[in-house]
Amino acid sequence: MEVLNTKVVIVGSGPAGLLLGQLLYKAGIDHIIIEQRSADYVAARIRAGILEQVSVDLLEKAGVDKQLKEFGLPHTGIEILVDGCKHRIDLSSLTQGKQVTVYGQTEVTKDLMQAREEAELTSFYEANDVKVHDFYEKPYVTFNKDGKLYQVNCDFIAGCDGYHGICRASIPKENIKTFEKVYPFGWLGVLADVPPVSDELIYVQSDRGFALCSMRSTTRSRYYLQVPVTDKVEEWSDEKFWDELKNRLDEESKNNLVTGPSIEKSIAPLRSFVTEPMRFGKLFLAGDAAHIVPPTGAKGLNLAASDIAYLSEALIEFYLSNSEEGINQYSEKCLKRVWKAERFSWWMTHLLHRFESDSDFDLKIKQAELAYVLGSEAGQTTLAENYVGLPYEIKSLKEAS
Ligand code: FAS
Ligand code: PHB
Repeated sequence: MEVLNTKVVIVGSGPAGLLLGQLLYKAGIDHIIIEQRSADYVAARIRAGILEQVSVDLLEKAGVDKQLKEFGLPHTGIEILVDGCKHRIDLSSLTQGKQVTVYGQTEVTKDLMQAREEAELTSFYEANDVKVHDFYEKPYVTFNKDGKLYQVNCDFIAGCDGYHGICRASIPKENIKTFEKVYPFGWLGVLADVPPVSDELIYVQSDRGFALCSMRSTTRSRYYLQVPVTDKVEEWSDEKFWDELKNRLDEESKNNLVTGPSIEKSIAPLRSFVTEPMRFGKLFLAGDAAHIVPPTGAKGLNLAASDIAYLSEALIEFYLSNSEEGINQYSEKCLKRVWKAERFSWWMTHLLHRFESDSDFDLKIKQAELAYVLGSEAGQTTLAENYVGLPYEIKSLKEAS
């Protein structure tokens, strides 16, 4: 067995783990990332597409915003299509100038991985049988790579290993409470090298179900359809996908839609999920390891970023200022923002998707709620301020911005 020592072990090399690693590196704090998949697999994953301003600021602070600044698309509004009519939500005018940036999670991951490689930081990819141990006293992580057993002794473990990871699963049941809502449908997503149907995102509420017209660039589009959770991606040919998308669009968008071969097609289940607390002795959960939101509010990746903003600041404070204040407040500060994003994501999902359980009365109430939100500045403002991202208290980020 090879024994290694470091300050922080990060389990998981998704956006949360990589971003934490980059921020610790910038602060000169020794750490190791341990990832079960290959680097190529991690870099190829296709997921989120919208960054809140605070996430952009954090990536700038981490020094990985060069490509983001060059290729990210600033968006100051979104459209809601209901009953064949598009309603623009002017995000910027309703939030004193805030905006979101369209920049794929795939690109964020690649930018972080490249920065990590350039800095020659220690990562173990394709690590098997990763286990976390003694995280209430003297934490260490063991894993197997290429037939060799490793033990990494550390001060803290950051569980950034996603919803299916082992960190949350290793917490004694009596020390953790989870909250979950599983939705009776999924999102069938298609990525295609075709120009977007519109300059801005279009969220569609139709009697055939939800649809979303998004993008990755001016030449690459990302589309989603609400489908039954029992559907299999093999049942959806490209032609069937494009035909169903057209059935959910208004005439103008239908006529503008450019179709083409999918370069990625997958069905993601939708759930709302929260773990309380998010700290267990010297083990911290961050990102999808701690919470999941339905992607309707574009919050998943952004919540991972805000957890890492708090966790990186807490660990930097511990090592550089010998203070445990941030560490002790981590869980409470994260959960305040997590639950607000959970509520917004649940609300957007409830409002825009078709639920088989909806009675005729439920449908009328939904239409009335949407009509109110779209028809009033107060209603539009509540949607806009949640969509661009609610503020969070980060001392060091304020210094950076
Ligand atoms: P991740 O799941 O990205 O990363 C966790 C990492 O830990 C992975 O690399 C995994 O291989 C690794 N890991 C797991 N178990 C391990 C173990 N035992 N040992 C070591 N490593 C281990 N969000 C949006 O905002 N918009 C979207 O449209 C959107 N679409 C999504 C579609 C899908 C199919 C999924 C699954 C998620 C989607 N999300 C979306 C949410 C997504 O973007 C997450 O919020 C984001 O990936 C969170 O990042 P991490 O917390 O780093 O978790
Ligand atoms: C995406 O582009 O993948 C995307 C955009 C907005 C969402 C969800 C996904 O709400």
